[in-house]
Amino acid sequence: MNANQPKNLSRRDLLKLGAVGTLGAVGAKILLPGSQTAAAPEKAVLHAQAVEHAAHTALGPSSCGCDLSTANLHAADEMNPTRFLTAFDYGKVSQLPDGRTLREYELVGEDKEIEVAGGVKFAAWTYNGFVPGPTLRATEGDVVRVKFINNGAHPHSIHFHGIHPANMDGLEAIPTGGSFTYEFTAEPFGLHLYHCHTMPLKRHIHKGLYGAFIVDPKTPRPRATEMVMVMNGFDLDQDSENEFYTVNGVAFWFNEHPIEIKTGERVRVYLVNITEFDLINSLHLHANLFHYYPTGTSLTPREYTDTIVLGQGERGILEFEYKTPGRYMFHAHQSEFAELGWMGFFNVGAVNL
Ligand SMILES: [Cu+2]
Repeated sequence: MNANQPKNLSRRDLLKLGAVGTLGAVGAKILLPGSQTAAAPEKAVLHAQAVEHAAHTALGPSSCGCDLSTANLHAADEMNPTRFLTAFDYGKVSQLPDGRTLREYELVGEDKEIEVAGGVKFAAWTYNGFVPGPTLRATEGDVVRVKFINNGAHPHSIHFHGIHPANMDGLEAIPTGGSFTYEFTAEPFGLHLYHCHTMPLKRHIHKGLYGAFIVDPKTPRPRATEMVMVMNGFDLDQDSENEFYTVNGVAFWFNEHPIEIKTGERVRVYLVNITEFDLINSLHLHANLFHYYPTGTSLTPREYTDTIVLGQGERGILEFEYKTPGRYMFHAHQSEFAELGWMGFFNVGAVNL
């Protein structure tokens, strides 16, 4: 391959050449050969940044200057996957005359450049300025009213998963400057999602127009530390291959900002896969197993496992707790995705008795 000097080295070519670091390469110095850089400068630069992130995480200080124990140093208008974990939007709540709860939300379509890895920018199409969009949350039986205002340069819509009438299904594109209010009853309880449904669909979704939609059962699930993880990818050079994979929008974020939990603490992860271009994505939890509730529509887990594989649009709820303090990895069990950003850690602290 080197002898032929291909004009466009694909992501997989680079991986084969060892240009991208591996899970075990933490702290190792990995260099891109000059010839590869010359052959595909943009991709090479992107991958060098991915390598740099993989190499400095877990041991060294964060390249973005963050305190490793907290994500609070990032400004409120910057992408912050840690903040996203627990940022639930319950809407503006009021009571309808028939006694039902009304929840009103506002989503604004907005073109915005976001940082998807250290120093790597992506011209995103967003709901409310972030990728993923806000996690909307309601209780089964509530009336959900979502006003969509399209301030983006392209027509967009919001298609919700769940049960609703055909005219609320989001297939009709809302033009630039237009708005539309979607209204339906939140059902069934479970973990759903929403995304733009304008053609070409793969481009509209991949640009960042998606988010999680949680419908809680009327009798709440048992108490737990809850967090949302949306698995996605970013195709930076529009060749229909992702260069970075993330949970909640920034590659390698949870390497640099491990999620702090305690021994014996019940953790509930709402996991959504909206990755475009790849057939599947996955999550593997280290040194533990989790109870898995596909789509969250049953209160009885389907299985007890340590790895779950999801197609695009699939989602499910994971529940687990750690017995022993320590640092535990979680990542896509497609090693390639992990090497390109989809990996992180739980920092499990001891509970003082
Ligand atoms: Cu769209």
